[in-house]
Amino acid sequence: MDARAQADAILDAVDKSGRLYRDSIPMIASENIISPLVAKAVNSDLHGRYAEGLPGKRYYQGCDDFDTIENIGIESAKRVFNCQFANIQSISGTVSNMAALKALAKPGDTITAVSTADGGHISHARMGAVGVRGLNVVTYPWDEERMEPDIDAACEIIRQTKPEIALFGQSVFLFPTPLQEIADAAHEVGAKVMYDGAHVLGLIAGGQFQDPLREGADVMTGSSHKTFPGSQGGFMLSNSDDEKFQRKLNNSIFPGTCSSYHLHHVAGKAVALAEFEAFGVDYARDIIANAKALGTALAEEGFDVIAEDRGYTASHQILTRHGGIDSGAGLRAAATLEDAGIITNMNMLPGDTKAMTGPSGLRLGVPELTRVGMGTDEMKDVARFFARALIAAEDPASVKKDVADFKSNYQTVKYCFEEGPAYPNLD
Ligand code: DSN
Repeated sequence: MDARAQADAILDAVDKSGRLYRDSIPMIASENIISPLVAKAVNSDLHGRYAEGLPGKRYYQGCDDFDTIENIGIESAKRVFNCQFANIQSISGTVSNMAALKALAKPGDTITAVSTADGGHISHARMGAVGVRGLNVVTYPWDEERMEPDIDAACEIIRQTKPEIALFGQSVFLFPTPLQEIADAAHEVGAKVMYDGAHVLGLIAGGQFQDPLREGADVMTGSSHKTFPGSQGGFMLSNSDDEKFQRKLNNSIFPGTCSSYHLHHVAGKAVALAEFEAFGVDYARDIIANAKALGTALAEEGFDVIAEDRGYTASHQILTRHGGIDSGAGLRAAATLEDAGIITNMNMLPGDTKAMTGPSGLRLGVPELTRVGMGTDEMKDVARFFARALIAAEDPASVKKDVADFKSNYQTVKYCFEEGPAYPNLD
């Protein structure tokens, strides 16, 4: 392939990927789409510009306008998350975690966290950011019935281990962490409490989940592009008014873990924060209503939905079981659903041990479906497509055609100042 053909092949695949999501039912819980105004900021000259430092204290000239953007964004983040400190520079949730781990612990220290098998994020594990920082990790015992850390056992582990950081939050996140109960134990032994809200940040900001910074978290990190529907990146937030602590947090981002951060994405985040101030409460409330409705609808169709006793979920996610432990049934279900035009990911459920071949479940998220205007009635339609593909074992191609027809009615991004195409610039 010559060089030009290579570029064309890439752009063709970019288009094809856009059409895939436009015509399908995208249900990856960590994903979302951006509003037209956020897209305008992201697709601007700010791409590739430099602004190391903080507003007013830069290592480069030409930053006055960007200072305006970042200052507005910081103040908006403080209002949205009701806190005294916000850094909006981090380029991802994982980078925010690396920075917080750097600020709060030193190599050789021990932290406590949720294990990846129970839904903890890879950056909370030795194989991820925790290992990069040279930290040891002890995981909390997990309450499989309630799908949350076992409160008494977690307090016991913290009292025995005396970690520098007690870290909470997951990528599989159905219910609020019982943070208030556990944070006291952490503070008793001098640990800092860190809450990774990557998945649930929009639900927290919308006042619909839990409020970690008032339940004992000293630092909250998270992504800016999941339930918080902004451009890709991260946040670091704290309610501490201690200037020395705030300086430490800022330094952990720059120069700690970023040199140039992505100015166009910061501008996108700042626009998304403004939109969240106007529409965030409604968006967060509608996401959770849809997730609960989807859990109910899938159970009515005959699926095994996890945590029935707790109403399936209090977040944007639900989990379904498709076979026995380590059966790989989730892997097969995800592949069949993709053929039927429904994009999901396989997920390990309690007991599963093989992340690549064994998962018996699916993790399903509704932030994107909510953002294109689907409500609780449409969750019944979605559940019916699942049943046609996985229970009736209908030809996936025929389900896919009906999925595309259905999805053609949901092509506008909502909860923003200027509604527009959810999947823009496609042939
Ligand atoms: N791995 C992502 C998720 O899908 O949860 C978070 O980084």
